[in-house]
Order: sequence, then structure tokens, then C-alpha cells
Amino acid sequence: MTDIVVIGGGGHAKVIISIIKKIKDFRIIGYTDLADRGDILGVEYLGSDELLRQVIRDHPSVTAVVGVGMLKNSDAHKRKQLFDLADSLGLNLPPIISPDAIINEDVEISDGTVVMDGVVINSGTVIGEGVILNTNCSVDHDCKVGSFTHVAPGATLSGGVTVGKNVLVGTGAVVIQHKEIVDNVLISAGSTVVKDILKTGTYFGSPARLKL
Ligand code: JB3
Repeated sequence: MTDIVVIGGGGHAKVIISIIKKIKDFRIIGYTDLADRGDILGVEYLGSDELLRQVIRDHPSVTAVVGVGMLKNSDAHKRKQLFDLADSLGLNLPPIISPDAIINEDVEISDGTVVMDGVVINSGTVIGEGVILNTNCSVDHDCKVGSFTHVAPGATLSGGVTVGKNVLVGTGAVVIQHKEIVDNVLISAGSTVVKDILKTGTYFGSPARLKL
């Protein structure tokens, strides 16, 4: 059994906790948050992130998962900040992969990434650090997904798609095969990307266009 602490206690953390419980290899020590959100699926509040040093003293081999997803201002930087905090404290951040996801042969998934229920990842794909592959999204063969990107529920990356860092591929959005999306791009929910996106910004619609 590996001890793990969950950083964050909102909706995203709740989903991660339920997945970790299904994995069974982990014992969840508790969660940290700015405020006490009460027990989450039986997991207790430990305190603020200041408590992490104490947790490490009490459980020297403890690992961590960042359970903060997209805060209301869509601030993906918070997730990276918390990942860096855990890393600087010497905490390992193992990838958390739902047993109800399908991960095919020859897929690389980096530390701090979470793969939710119903996700399909096909062969040849490489997923960076701190990525969220949210419920029922599909990442097909030979894709590259950059660090701290969030592929939201039901989104589809077709074969050979390259997505940069800190990208949000919104709920149900579709990217057709062999397209590239650079860093710090937001693809609005339901959009369809049919051309490379080589300029940072927010894109919406089908075909997806830059929001001016
Ligand atoms: O769409 C889906 C399926 N999931 C969304 C997810 C990806 O992002 C979800 O619907 C939400 O939009 C969002 O979930 P998240 O990040 O859990 O948001 P929320 O439910 O608002 O909870 C955020 C929690 O993070 C709150 O309890 C905050 O107090 C806490 N928080 C904020 N800053 C922090 C910090 N917790 C810690 N430990 N440290 C912080 O610095």
C-alpha cells in the first residue's frame, strides 16, 4: 500500500478520491484545502498545505496528487503551483489512472497526471506531467499532450494530434487528426478544430475560430 495525500478538496478531488479507492493500492491519508470541506467520501480534512510537512514527517513515504482542477477563473497555473510545491517538498506524484480507463500498448503517462473513468488512450501517445484526462475523453494514437493541459469530459483528440502545455480542450470539443495546438490555448466546449492552432488565445465554434 502506498500512502497518498490529496491536495484540494473540491469537485475534482472528489472524483480523484473515488478513483484512488478503486485502485486499492493506495491508502489516502487525507486532503488539504484552504478550508475544511468536511469528510469527502470518508477522507478527512488535514488542514492547509502548510500541513504537508507534518504529513511527510508522520508518513515518510507518502505520495501526493493535486486534486485542484480548473478553478472558476480557469487558472491552470494554480495546478502547476501546487504540483511544484509538492515536488519541492520531495513528494512523489504518481500518475493516477482509473481502472475503468482503457490504456492501450505503448502509451507513456507522466507524473502527476490523472486519467478518469471511461478515458481511452491509444498506442504511441505520450502524456506530459500534471495533465487531466477527464471523464470519457478520447486521446487516439500517436498524440502528444503537453504538461498541465486539461482534456475535459467527452473531448476527442484524433490520431497524431499535438497539444501544447496549459491548454484546455473544452467539454466535448473535437480535434481532427494530425493537427497541432500550441501552448496556453483554450478551445471552448463543443468546438471542432480542423486547422492547426499556432497562436495563443481562445477559440470557439465549428470550425474553431479565434475569439477577438
Ligand atoms: O468538469 C469537471 C468534470 N471537473 C471540473 C474540474 C476539472 O475543475 C470541476 O467541475 C470544477 O470545475 C473544477 O474542480 P475543482 O478544481 O475541484 O474546483 P472546485 O470544486 O471549485 O474546488 C476547488 C477547491 O480547491 C476548493 O475547495 C478550494 O478551496 C481548493 N483550493 C484552492 N486553492 C486549494 C487551493 N486547495 C489547496 N490545498 N491549496 C490551494 O492553494
